Amino acid sequence: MKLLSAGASPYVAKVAMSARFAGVDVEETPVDATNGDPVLDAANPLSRIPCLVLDNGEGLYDSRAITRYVDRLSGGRLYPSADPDLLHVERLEALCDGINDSAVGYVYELRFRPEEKIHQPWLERLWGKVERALDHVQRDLPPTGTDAHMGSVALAATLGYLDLRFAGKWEEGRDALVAWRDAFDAAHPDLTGLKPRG
Ligand SMILES: N[C@@H](CCC(=O)N[C@@H](CS)C(=O)NCC(=O)O)C(=O)O
Repeated sequence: MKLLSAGASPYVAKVAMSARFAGVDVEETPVDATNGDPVLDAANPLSRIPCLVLDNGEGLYDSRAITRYVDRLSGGRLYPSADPDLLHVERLEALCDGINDSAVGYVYELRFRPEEKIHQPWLERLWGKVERALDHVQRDLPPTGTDAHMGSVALAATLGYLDLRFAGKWEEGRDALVAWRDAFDAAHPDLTGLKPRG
């Protein structure tokens, strides 16, 4: 299966890391999601990455549908089978995706708007969401070792994106989260190369 991707995307990183973690092979295929790409348009009418092109040629999106599919292929390696553990993991993944939404939105605001049209209150609102979510997750960190799960992988991918785009801005007052990131990386060296990269 091909994973239509771009190196910096936190959603792509989440999917690629979870597939590797679960032992499911996907081949990353770079596409241009920013300027438009016919390969991506054909697979995903929303023209967004990640998009998994299945062996029958169909595109599967979005990232949470893909991680769910990878979980089924792996016989349930990523998610617990039942509540309350399942609910806990699904909520953490949603929280990490929400951090991604706000952080990517922040980057897009700066990148795509002419300077005089950048709306500072909107940037502050987005950053407030990131900060609240990070503080929330720091109070209840997921496992990093052999008992890591989809929520752990999602958090590692999200922190990887913050490291790439917001280094020096997110870490203050979050020593536990920084230590969590380092512990995850030490326990899963095979996943670090799949984190968001410029
Ligand atoms: N909810 C989607 C979000 C995916 C997303 O926003 N991807 C960005 C790249 S980081 C993208 O494709 N942006 C191009 C666009 O929205 O046109 C998911 O979880 O897969």
